Amino acid sequence: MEDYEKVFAAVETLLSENDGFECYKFKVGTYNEAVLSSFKLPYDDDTFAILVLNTPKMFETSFKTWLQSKKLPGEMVLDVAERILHPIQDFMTEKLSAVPKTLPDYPLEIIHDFDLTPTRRPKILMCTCGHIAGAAYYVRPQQLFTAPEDIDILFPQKPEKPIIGVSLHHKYGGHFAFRAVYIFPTVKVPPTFKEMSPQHNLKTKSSMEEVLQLFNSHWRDGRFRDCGSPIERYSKIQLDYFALPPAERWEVIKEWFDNDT
Ligand code: B12
Repeated sequence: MEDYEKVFAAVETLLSENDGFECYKFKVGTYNEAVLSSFKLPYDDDTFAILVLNTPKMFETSFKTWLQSKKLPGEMVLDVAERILHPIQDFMTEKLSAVPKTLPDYPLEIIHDFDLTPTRRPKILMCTCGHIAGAAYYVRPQQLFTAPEDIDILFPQKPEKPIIGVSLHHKYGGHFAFRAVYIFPTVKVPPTFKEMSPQHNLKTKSSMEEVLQLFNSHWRDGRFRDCGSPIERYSKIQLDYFALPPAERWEVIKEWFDNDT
């Protein structure tokens, strides 16, 4: 077994499908080929990397168990809420830090989806990683529109933010989130290495246009997540949680502590 395969097997064991995670292999060169120079990663082309995403299952399995374990004896749920201000972010940071601890012989860089460069650009573009690693198909506006007026027809009322693309997972549609990328500078892939191709269930151009519209103009109602024929979705409690601003989210999950003493 090559080094990159050993590393991948170890990471997949730590971040398992049962806990609501999926891992995908790619090489830095494939990502760097797709993005503009300001987003390129400063590693050799054959450097091994792993993309991690969470599936709908994560919320009520590994995340719930982790959060419940943070309540100390005698504490009220409010005490936990005061201590853990960003539950998902804290959970991910702790969970993902298991990889460097388990693989001390392999130096790595971990880049989270929310990490920014000093000039406040995203450190890595997750949807591009997802596409090139075969995790989720990235529907990009540039792929659908050749002329600028095409965009105006689809978006007669311009959204507040720039129009961006959206990724769909072949099993979960939009019911998933990219979480992080591990880069292993000392682990190289052989010239024969090839990433998986992203699969998708969008048969027509108009179904691609629809998901772009839903994501850019109506993302608050979450309908974009149901595009691409998902076979498993976020539960109601999970949708409610992510629909609220972070300060109000604890209200939705406080019932997880109801039976505790
Ligand atoms: C900045 C950001 C925001 C900002 C600004 C969004 C905007 N409209 O501009 C804010 C905070 C408003 C935001 C909001 C949301 N976001 Co947001 N956001 C991001 C973030 C951090 C970066 C996106 C970005 O700026 N891209 C920059 C542009 C330049 O990238 P690009 O258009 O893809 O261009 C590159 C590609 O085209 C590539 N390229 C060129 N040619 C080719 C060819 C091929 C084949 C390929 C593959 C690529 C490729 O090169 C270009 C760069 O050089 C990503 C996470 C991340 N680290 O990637 C999440 C992310 C895009 N957001 C996400 C989500 C879910 C949301 C929300 C719905 C959040 C929510 N509360 O539920 C909302 C609504 C989104 C909206 N309609 O705007 C998800 C999308 C998941 C998905 N299924 O696609 C992401 C990926 C986060 C995640 N963890 O999963 N977001």
